[in-house]
Amino acid sequence: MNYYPFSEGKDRIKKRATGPLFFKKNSPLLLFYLWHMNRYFNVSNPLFSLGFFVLILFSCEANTDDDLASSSEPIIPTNLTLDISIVGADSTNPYGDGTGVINIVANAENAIRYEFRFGNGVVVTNTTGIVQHTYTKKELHTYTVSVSAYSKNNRSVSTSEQIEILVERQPFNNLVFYDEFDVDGSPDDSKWGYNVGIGNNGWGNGEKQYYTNRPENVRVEDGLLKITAKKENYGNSAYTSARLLTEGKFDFTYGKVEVRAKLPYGEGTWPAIWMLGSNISTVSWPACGEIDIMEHWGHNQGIVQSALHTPSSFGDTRNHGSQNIEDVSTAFHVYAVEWDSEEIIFSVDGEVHYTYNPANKNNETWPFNKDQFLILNVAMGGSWFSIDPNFESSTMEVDYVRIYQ
Ligand SMILES: [Ca+2]
Repeated sequence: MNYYPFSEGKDRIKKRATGPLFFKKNSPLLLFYLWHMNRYFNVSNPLFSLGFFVLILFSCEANTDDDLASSSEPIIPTNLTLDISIVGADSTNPYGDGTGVINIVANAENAIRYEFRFGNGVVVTNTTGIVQHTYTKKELHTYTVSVSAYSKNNRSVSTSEQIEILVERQPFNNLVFYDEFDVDGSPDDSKWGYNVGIGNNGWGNGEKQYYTNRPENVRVEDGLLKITAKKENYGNSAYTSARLLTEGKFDFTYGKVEVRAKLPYGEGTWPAIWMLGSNISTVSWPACGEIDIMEHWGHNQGIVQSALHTPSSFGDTRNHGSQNIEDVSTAFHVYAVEWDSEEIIFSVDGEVHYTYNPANKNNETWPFNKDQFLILNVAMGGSWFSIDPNFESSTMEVDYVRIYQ
């Protein structure tokens, strides 16, 4: 703890510039000015003289206050105490119960107002000296909590204390959407719809496939969703595949997505597990925000990538991360994202490879405070990579999709 009346000099200057003290301190000047004005205008107007007289009275009245203020010591708060308790903190949990909540009681004699700073940019002012604050930055962090107590003539004393507090990730335990793909045939149409065709310029990426919802390209079999990319001439395209989406059927804000999948193989394949903002039809892309849980390019076998597309960075986005998984096309792995109001964390089998957590969250960097829907697809080719001429067919198999909140 420390104790220092840091604002003494500054406050004097501030007070001269504003409020009643201006008149008090400058009363002699004001009187001279009025007297001078009277002479200058050679005023014989009795109203002006009356006004001058009233002002002298007022000025004298003000001076009486001034005398009181300047002749007696200014009131400075004393005996400031700051008591911070971290909710749930005890000998086994010294950093609290993970909720990030602290309760503060500050008290000082002659204080009429308290200003709290929590070390994270948040400032709260009140008259009671009692405040509760919730930290949201995840994991263990150190903050300097300070309080300034102000007297009625705006003199202050301050003290501060350092705290260490733990904020645990919000657990997403409530299963709100799932498909285990345990009924053979077409996917459940209460959960999945399709994009069909070639979109605009191969879905914006120069992709070469024509998406269909035929069983050749999408079916449920053996407890798995199978999305198959094929080399075949169809609708003026040389390849076919499928793209399933929950748009209009299920969307959500914040939660955890787990997709257990085995990826296709071959240069030119581009499987993806991803999400788009449900407001895409009104605000367009990238304003809607895009969360790419998993992308894999067959020409870069084994590298699985996660990425974000936002107005501040899209297309060749700088916000991405990846990890190498040797058997990505021969074994199942769980591709996951955990998304809350603070950060978006991407992992494979629980191994985190990227976290997106911009310090400054706004519409440019963080369109991720609104609903998103899920997409599963396998694209073939793109404007910046080619397809193996010997490619015939390959399948992404999905064991399950589970979304928790
Ligand atoms: Ca399954």
